[in-house]
Amino acid sequence: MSRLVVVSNRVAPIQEGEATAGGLAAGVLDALKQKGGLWFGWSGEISAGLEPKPERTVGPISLFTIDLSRQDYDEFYRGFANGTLWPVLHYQIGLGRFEWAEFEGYRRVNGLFAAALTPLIRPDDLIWVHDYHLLCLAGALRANGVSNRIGLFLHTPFPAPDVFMTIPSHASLIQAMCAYDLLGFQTETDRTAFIDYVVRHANGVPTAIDDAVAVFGRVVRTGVYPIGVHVEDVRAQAETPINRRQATRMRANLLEGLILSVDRLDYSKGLRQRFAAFERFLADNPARHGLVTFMQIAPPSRSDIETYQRIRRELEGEAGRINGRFAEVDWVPLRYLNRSFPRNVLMPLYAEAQACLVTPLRDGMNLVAKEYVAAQDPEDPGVLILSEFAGAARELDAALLINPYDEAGMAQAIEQALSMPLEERQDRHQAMLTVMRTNSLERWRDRFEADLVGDGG
Ligand code: ADQ
Repeated sequence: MSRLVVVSNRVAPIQEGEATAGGLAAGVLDALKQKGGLWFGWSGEISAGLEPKPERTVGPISLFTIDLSRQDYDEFYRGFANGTLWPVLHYQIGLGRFEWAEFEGYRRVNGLFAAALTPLIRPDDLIWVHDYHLLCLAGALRANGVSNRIGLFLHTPFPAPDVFMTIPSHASLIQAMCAYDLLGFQTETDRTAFIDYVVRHANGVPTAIDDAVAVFGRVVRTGVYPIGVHVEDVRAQAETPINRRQATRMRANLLEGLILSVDRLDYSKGLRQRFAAFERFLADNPARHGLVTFMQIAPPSRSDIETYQRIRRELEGEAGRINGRFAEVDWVPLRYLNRSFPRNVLMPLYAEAQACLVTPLRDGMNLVAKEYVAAQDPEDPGVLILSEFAGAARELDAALLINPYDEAGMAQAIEQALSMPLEERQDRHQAMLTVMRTNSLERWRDRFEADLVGDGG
């Protein structure tokens, strides 16, 4: 059996028995725990010395990391990956910026990853690369003589070609992506957008099998692998009495209705529009005043990037203004918490919430939506209000689907969720649970690995 080598921008800080936050980390860990293998990535530290850090092992997993220099960090991480690629991949072209020097920095760091990884590769290793930071890694590994099977799973959306082409270096990026043997996407919309680009702008020719495309003298296989969650684990965490204590206490304090949102603080998550929708809901439904609380949990992320500082300031202002407008001496309608919580606190909180607002402007998948559904009591489940532009909406079409740009529509959906009859809530929940049990995290991993082992058509 071949060894699995996982590469991602960050290697999650893992300790035996400790739950990790974040979808990517959970998925990767799961894949590695079963068969063992190697996990390679950035240590998260900035230093002048570019020597790889000593190997660490956790159970059957070997962890290898490298530091980045300040220039690498600025050009690769803050610059091209998060200042250019992230907004464009999420259709936010107005928020993107582009500098050729940062793109060169991005390529250079992909090359540094390849240089440090190449000596660790054995001939029959299977190399599984994750996400938008490493689009150029396969090409750099190939240039070092690595001939193993290499696959990339993109956790973000892949946008329509005209949107992607707003990145001036789009042609080199696509060519770099085509050095992979397998490209995995969250949804068919993303996969089709990629194929569209390759066919219309790079003379690609779709082949008859394996959703592959012949381009740049090679055949690249593509596939759709919606990432899932461990349904039973989430529910178990939500139910454990010791975990539930705080959530139950909070529920008692919050009177009748808790509406919950949990996101990284990111402009792609639609938080500003969501706050506006809640304000409209309050204005339209005075009978709910004093009875409903909206809790937004949003730990800051990428806070050294200007667009992230701006959205944070905006949200703080809006939260204060909305509370100032509606709060009573004994009721605060909006609770805005800028921090992250351990999963054993978060999962029972999901279970207590009558509704969960997941309203990204775009999202590759959105695991919060899936975790919320998995955490519910099937006898008395809450209602998921979900953006039609989250990858999760393709599977969870029994949620209340909304357009995140439609504030009035979202406000109505909140009222609909709070007044939904039990039977309808149960039916919708059951339908979503069934899909999630089929498209589990195990299936995501197994299907990707099996297709990567395959001969690529
Ligand atoms: P993210 O953009 O980070 O992931 P998401 O899929 O929702 O978005 O995953 C977030 C994870 O972090 C969830 O597991 C959630 O429980 C956890 N989390 C969020 N806020 C938290 C908090 N305050 N405290 C603790 N934990 C918190 C990217 C893509 C998504 C894609 C995933 C996985 O942007 O579209 O679904 O990767 O592929």
